[in-house]
Amino acid sequence: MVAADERVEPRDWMPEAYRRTLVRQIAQHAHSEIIGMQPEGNWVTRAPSLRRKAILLAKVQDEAGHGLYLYSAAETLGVDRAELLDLLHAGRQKYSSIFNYPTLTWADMGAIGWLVDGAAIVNQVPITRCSYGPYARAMVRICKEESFHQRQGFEVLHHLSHGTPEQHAMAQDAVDRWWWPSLMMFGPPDDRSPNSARSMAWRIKRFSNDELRQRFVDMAVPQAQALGLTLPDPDLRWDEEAGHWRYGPIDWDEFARVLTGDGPCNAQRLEHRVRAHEDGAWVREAATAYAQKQAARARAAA
Ligand code: BYC
Repeated sequence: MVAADERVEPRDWMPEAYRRTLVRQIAQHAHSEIIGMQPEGNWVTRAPSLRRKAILLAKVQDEAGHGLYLYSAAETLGVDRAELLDLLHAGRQKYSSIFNYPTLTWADMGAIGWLVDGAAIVNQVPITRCSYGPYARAMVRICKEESFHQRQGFEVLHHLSHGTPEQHAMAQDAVDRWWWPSLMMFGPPDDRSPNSARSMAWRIKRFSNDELRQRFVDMAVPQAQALGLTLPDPDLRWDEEAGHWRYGPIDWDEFARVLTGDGPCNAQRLEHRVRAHEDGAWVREAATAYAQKQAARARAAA
């Protein structure tokens, strides 16, 4: 079925390891979306204008929606959203390394939109062709929204880059800080990526981590030029023969530290998430009570 490029649907038979890999990846993806609301949510009260505030609010709400589609896709594999959230809160499931970095200035909203959402699109467009139907379909809408997010980030940075010297410096500083963590979003290099080969054979992943990372660099370099900003890599050079921008070494020790919980904001992100979940308990209880009441009414009317 997979070899014939047909979709696997929830009721189809599937190997247990295929199911487990999907739950792992989709849950990690869903967690990234909702944890990803924090670094940007941090700037909603300080956006420089009402228009910027409205756009940022809408973007952060989109991320919540992406989380919901993805938890729903995971639930088609026989797991429960509450169970996945418990695993996140206990530190037993991951979310993307990128959200463990702080957002220090308004320009970070531009850099996140341009680079982080840009990297997410490059990674996620191939997932619209993933072998598991519910995940692939969730990704179609997510990618459309992400491309809007990326353009708004580019526009924020373009505005700052062409503003006062202070604004230009702020935009450059944000790009300097977000560039390398964005490259790490694609995961470890292919020779150190334990899951890639199998996920590619199962057509969950269509391209390797390094292939997608290279695609992202090739896309970002001309965009940086259009922005009038530089990328913080002295080794960046055009390889005429290969037709690619070559980049310098990535600090994989830093990546490993962030993954094991020792990034700049890991503890803060998780604490905030757990607190928000506890504070929201009454909303879940009220929604459940309402749903039960509606169901009882419908039964009585039938
Ligand atoms: N961060 O064998 P590998 C977004 C883990 S943002 C943390 O290559 P795989 C958004 C990996 O899970 C991004 N962990 O794994 C944008 C594995 O550990 P486990 C969310 C990472 O799964 C803006 C181990 O390292 N997107 O959406 O074949 C605003 C070995 O790696 C990372 C997705 O999740 C990382 N960067 O490939 C808001 C896309 N990289 O699980 C939101 C879907 C690797 O064995 N996911 N690890 O304990 C994927 O495409 C793949 O899961 C990855 C990793 C390419 C990320």
